[in-house]
Amino acid sequence: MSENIYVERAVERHDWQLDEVQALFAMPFNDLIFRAQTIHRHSFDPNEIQISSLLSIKTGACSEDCGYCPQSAHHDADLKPEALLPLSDVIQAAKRAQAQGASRFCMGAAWRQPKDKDIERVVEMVQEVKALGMETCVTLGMLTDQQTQRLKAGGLDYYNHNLDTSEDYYSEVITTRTYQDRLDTLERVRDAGINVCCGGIVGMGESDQDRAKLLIQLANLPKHPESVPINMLVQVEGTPLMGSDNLDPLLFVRMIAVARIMLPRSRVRLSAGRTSMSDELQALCFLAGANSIFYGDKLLTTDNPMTEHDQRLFQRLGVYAGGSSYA
Ligand code: SAM
Ligand code: DTB
Ligand code: SF4
Repeated sequence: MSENIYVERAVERHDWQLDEVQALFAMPFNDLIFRAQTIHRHSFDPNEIQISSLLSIKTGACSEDCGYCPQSAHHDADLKPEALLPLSDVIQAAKRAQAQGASRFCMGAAWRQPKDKDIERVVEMVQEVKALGMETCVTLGMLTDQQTQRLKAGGLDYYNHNLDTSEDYYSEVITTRTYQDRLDTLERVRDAGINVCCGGIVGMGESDQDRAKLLIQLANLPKHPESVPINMLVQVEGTPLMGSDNLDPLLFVRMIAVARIMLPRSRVRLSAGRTSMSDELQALCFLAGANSIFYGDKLLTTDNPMTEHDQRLFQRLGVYAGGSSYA
């Protein structure tokens, strides 16, 4: 039996090495899940799940070439581009999400980087959504120092900016911005005092080592992201990553469990890809330490499980919506 698994505490470390992370991934499944769940219980109510709803506030025609993304102008997905939404549409969507039980509203824009005048419009949206009593999150691409400070002053709670994969695999997926560009934006967001939401995507043809290295990048940041979305690639017709080999679902659960162990106080978010997961697989992900989801019938441009289905799943599992980012 693994040593000390009954007494493990949620210790935050920033010096993870590849061999020890690979050893976590290689543990017998039962030991790994038990260890992750034990750590989870030190920081969190194990039956409480934070739920956020997403809205695409500016859709498509993006100048980046991210291989997974239907919104890239470089690809040929069947998607109608849309300009930045009017404030009233955003408020209406936020009210609907709140009525359905979401505690955080996340607004995503298909930009490489916003212009300063875009930031002013987004700040208005943040202020109006906050006035409803919801937490706010935005994901807008790369930011300058001035822009992060403006968003902070406007009251933004979270900024989502993903590393997506390991530094080694990155150039297979995106060529129009660098890994370092992403790390620089994350540092600016952190320095401005905004909570960080940062994770990645699996199922893009990456190796076991790439998945381990992504988690090492996240855990070895100076401060752990408060929210860590783990997305399963949603394969979209017309994108270069359409047709990628599916990841073994049990490897996905292992990814969640290792994330929980390495990022013991972060919200690990079971993110894109839930429509292709059984309820039982999602239940295993929660057991492995996932404790937040995206909720509502749509992610940004693709489908998410129907809210009624998620409500029924919560009932069947005896879990409930609640909580914020940090334990
Ligand atoms: N344009 C901004 C950016 O990329 O920073 C913000 C929006 S972008 C759509 C937000 C994140 O969604 C990406 O970083 C990626 O991790 C995730 N994403 C996009 N398409 C996806 C897909 N098909 N499957 C899974 N995750 C996806
Ligand atoms: C994240 O990590 N996943 C969300 C959110 N952050 C912005 C987005 C998933 C997008 C899936 C593809 C789509 O719907 O366009
Ligand atoms: Fe653009 Fe973001 Fe999609 Fe990349 S992930 S193509 S930056 S919208």
